[in-house]
Amino acid sequence: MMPPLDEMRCGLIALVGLPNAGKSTLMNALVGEKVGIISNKPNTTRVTVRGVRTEGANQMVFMDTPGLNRSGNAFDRRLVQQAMGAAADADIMVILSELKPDGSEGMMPEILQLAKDAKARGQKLVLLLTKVDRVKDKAGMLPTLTRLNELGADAIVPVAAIKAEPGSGKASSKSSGVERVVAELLKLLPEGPWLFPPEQTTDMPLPLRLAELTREQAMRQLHQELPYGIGVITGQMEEVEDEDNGETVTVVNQQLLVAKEQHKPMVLGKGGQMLQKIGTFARLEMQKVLGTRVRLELHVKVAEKWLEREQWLKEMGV
Ligand SMILES: Nc1nc2c(ncn2[C@@H]2O[C@H](COP(=O)(O)OP(=O)(O)O)[C@@H](O)[C@H]2O)c(=O)[nH]1
Ligand SMILES: [Mg+2]
Repeated sequence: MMPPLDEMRCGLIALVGLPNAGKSTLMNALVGEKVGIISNKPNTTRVTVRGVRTEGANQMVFMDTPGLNRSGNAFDRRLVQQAMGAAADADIMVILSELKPDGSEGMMPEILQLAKDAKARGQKLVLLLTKVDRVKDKAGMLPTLTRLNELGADAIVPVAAIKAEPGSGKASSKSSGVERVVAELLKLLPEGPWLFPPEQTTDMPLPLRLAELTREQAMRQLHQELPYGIGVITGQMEEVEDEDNGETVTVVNQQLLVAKEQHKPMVLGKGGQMLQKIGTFARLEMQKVLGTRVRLELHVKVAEKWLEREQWLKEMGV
């Protein structure tokens, strides 16, 4: 049901912060489904993903940005540029900073500057202290809250957005503060027409979204040094009928790119077991997105220096 145009409110909300601060996890919790991918490795998010939550006359368009890191190569510079661009466009800047178990946090000077810039530009500013579930003694957060208060943010909210997922190796699931974040954002939302139909949850094209689900599992299952050089491209997709029971099955073809020949056996694993594991978890996530059963045909391809090739990057939405 669409509200009258003059009652609509709609805002672009940028989620920014260091890699691993919990931006993608929070966005998925806010949107209610997986639109951004998550792992415990920094730089999992490569593209600015938009997630949409529509509620009553209000539409919140979240921009989950790559983390602001400082390494120097062309690829990383593009990510930081993307993040800064998204942040500057937003009506509301949300800065996330991860709480340490003692209740302190370590916002870098660059991020503090971002907060000041937001105020100077007239953007609304919300500070979120993430991973509050890890803080045993909540009184430990008081000095942090007092210090951050000086930034003049419109709201400061401690939040836990964690959720157990396939392949994450995490058993429990708990979240707190997410609805309070929504309530604070609703107060700050400007008037304006919606940008997306109310049922839409992301603007990511489907092939890219499915590619990201596979990359997510590769990031989770593979060794530390490898995942950065991995890319996934979705090729053909086709709906077929299962011969046995007539059920619809979506056949998804994907290529998993590795940057070096010697990475191939690592991705395949012993007897192809690693690739199979990545594929199985990715397939389960794809089924949630597509609402059909999925058969995933995943091939590993060596594509040297793909990280430096504009064409490949474009196909991956970077
Ligand atoms: N304990 C805890 N861990 C979290 C929470 N939110 C995210 N994480 C974990 O922190 C890591 C990075 O999360 P992610 O959302 O990918 O961070 P991003 O790089 O800022 O997008 C993942 O391992 C998450 O499971 C939280 O609220 N509590
Ligand atoms: Mg992320």
